[in-house]
Amino acid sequence: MDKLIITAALTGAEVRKEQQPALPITPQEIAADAAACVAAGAAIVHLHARLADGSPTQDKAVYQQIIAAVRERCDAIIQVSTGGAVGMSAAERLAPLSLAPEMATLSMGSVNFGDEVFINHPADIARFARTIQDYGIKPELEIFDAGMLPTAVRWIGKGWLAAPVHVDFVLGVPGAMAGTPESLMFLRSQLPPGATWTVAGIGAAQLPLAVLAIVLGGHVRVGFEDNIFYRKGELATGNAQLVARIARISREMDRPPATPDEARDLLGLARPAKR
Ligand code: KMH
Ligand code: ZN
Repeated sequence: MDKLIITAALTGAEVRKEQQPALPITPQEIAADAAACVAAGAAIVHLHARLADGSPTQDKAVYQQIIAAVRERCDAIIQVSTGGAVGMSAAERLAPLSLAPEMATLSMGSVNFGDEVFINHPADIARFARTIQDYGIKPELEIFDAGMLPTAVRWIGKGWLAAPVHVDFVLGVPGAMAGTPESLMFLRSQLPPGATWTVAGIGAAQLPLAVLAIVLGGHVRVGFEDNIFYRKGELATGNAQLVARIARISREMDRPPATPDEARDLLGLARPAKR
């Protein structure tokens, strides 16, 4: 099996510092955390931006500061969010794509999201997909519910998404598909040929689904965006602690963590000129 690509979802749009004091918010905090996660075994950092007061933003200038700070500190594959936060407009969500990150997320449908609704109109998804493609960015297809994967397969057929796709199964969002092995096994069985995949288990589902993905040949996303605990009742000390645990398990399972460049090779991304 291939080496394991670990994605660190550092900040997200929803978690608050009051819930997790180690949550990185400022560009410098995010960059320091990204570097710690890469040192612990992560290859990709999934980035969201926040304003100084902690509120989520898709502001290009803030993303620019974050990306510059991360690039100064480490060689991580930078993946920006086009999901942003619930309620943001499509135009807002598109903003960071013009910074030419290597990867960007692309949510493949609408879904209940806790007490809110994460709306992804097909016309907006098509616009995001086109823009991502125009910038030469590799999309990561966010699959929150069962109907979103056949949508992706249909879109590959229409030529709106380039195969092989890279997919993230986000499992355990209240209102979406459960964070269970059965969900993961079902979705995996529906993947289009050649697809690579990762799993982001929410909350208590993070560790068991990560372990299952290691066994099944998938990849793993961990981090405070999805889960703030190390174990029940014990907050993680930092994103890097969550990454380090997966790296340890992956080594034991003979799927050691991929470096950023090894992950680029696995995902079909060009290796950047040495900085
Ligand atoms: N914050 C969620 C509403 C993504 O990054 O693309 C959407 C999200 C997905 O986080
Ligand atoms: Zn996200």
